[in-house]
Amino acid sequence: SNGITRPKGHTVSFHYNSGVEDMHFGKTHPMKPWRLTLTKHLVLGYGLQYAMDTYVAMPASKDQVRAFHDPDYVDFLKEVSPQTFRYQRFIPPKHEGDTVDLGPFNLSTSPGADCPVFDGMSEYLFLYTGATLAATNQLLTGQSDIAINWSGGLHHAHKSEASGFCYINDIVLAILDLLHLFPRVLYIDIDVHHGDGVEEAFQRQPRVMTLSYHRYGPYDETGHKFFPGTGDLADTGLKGTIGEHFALNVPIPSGIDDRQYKYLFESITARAIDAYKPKAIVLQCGADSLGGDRLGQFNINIKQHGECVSFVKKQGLPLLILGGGGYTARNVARAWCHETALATDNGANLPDRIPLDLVPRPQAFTGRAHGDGMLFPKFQRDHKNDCVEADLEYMVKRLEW
Ligand code: V1P
Ligand code: CA
Ligand code: ZN
Repeated sequence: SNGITRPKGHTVSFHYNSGVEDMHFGKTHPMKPWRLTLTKHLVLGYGLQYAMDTYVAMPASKDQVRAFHDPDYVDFLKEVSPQTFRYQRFIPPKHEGDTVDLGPFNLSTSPGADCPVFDGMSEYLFLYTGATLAATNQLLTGQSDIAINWSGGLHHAHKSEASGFCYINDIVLAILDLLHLFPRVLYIDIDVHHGDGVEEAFQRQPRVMTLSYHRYGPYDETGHKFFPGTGDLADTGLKGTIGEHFALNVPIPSGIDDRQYKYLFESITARAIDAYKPKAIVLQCGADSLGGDRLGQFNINIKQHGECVSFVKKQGLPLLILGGGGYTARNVARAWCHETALATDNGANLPDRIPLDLVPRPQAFTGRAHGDGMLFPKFQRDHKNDCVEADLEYMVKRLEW
C-alpha cells in the first residue's frame, strides 16, 4: 500500500524509547534530543516500521554500565540532578554572581558546558544505553542481522569521565558484549568528530579494530584544534601492546565533498575489512558529517552518507547501526530515516514528498528550547573546500599495510 516491504533474506530491528526525546541539555547547547523525535516521526511517517521489528527499549542497569565505566561514576550518573549537583563540589566564586561549579567527572551546571547536568539526564543516559544493549542482544541471539539505535553512538565518553556531550559510552558496552560471541569486531565511525572514547577503550585490544573518519587539524587562525583534537594518521593503537596497529584514523580537512569522501571511505574500509576479516561490525553514523551541520565542517550530502551505510551493509556481517552527533536537526532526521530505509532495502521506495501530515508540525513545538524552527527547508552552507586530491591519495597510501 505505502510501497514499504520487509527485506528478503535479513531481519532488521529498531530499538528506541521515546523517553529520550523530552530532554534539554540547555538553551544554547547544540545537542537537541528533539532531533530524535523528528527522526522517529519521519520513519513512522514513511511506514518503515512495517519493514522491521520495533522494540521499546528498557533502561540499562547499573551493572550493565559498570562493564566499562567506573562504579563511582555510574553511581554518580544514576543519582545526580541539577538540584543535588551544586553541592557536590562548589568552588566559591571570585566575583558576585559567578557560578563556578565544574564538578567531578567533567560535569557542570554552568551555561555553555559541553556536559551539563540537566533535568532528566539520568533517565536519558540509561535509556539510550539500554537501547544500544537491546540492539546488541538481537545480534548476539541471531534474532536480527541489522539492529538500529539512533539515540546511541556517544563515542567520546571515557571510563570515569564525560566528554563532548557523551556521558555513557554505549558503543564500548556494545562491543564488549559482542566480544562474548564474535572473535573480531570492526568499529567504523563516520561522525565528523574523532571516536576517541572507543579507540581509547580498545587501544590494547587486537580483537577490536577501530576506524574513524573525522575533521582534524587547526580550524582557525589562533590554531584551535577541531574537537577533540586527537585522531592523527600516525595514531594506530597503543605502541608496545598487542593492540598496536588495530586502530585506524583518517584525518580529513574541512569541506570534503561526496566524491572525495566516497573514495576515501570505500577504499580504506574495504582494505580494513579485507585484512581484518571482522565477524561483526558496529557503525556509528554521526550526521554532523553532513554539509550544513551546525558544528561540522564537511560538505557531504545525505546520499553519500547513506552510501557509507549501504557499503557496510553489503559486507553481509551482523551489523549494529548507531547514531551520534548531528546538529542541524532536520538534516539529521532526513539522513537517519533514509538510512533506516537503506537498511531495510527500501531505499528506492520512499516517495520524494515527505508525508507532511504525519510529521509533527512546527507550531506544535513552539515555546520549546529545541531551537530548530521550520522542518526540512532546503539548506546548504558551503564550507571552503581545502581538501586537495594529493592529501586524499596520501592518506590512502599511508593506510596501506
Ligand atoms: O570545543 C569544545 C570544547 C569546549 N572547549 C573548552 C573546547 N567542545 C565541542 C564539543 C563537540 C562535541 C561533539 C560530539 C559528537 O562527536 C558526538 C555526540 O558529535 C563543542 C562545540 C564545537 N563547536 O565543537 N561544544 C560546543 N560547541 C558547545 C556550544 C554551545 C554550548 C555548549 C557546547
Ligand atoms: Ca568519526
Ligand atoms: Zn560529532
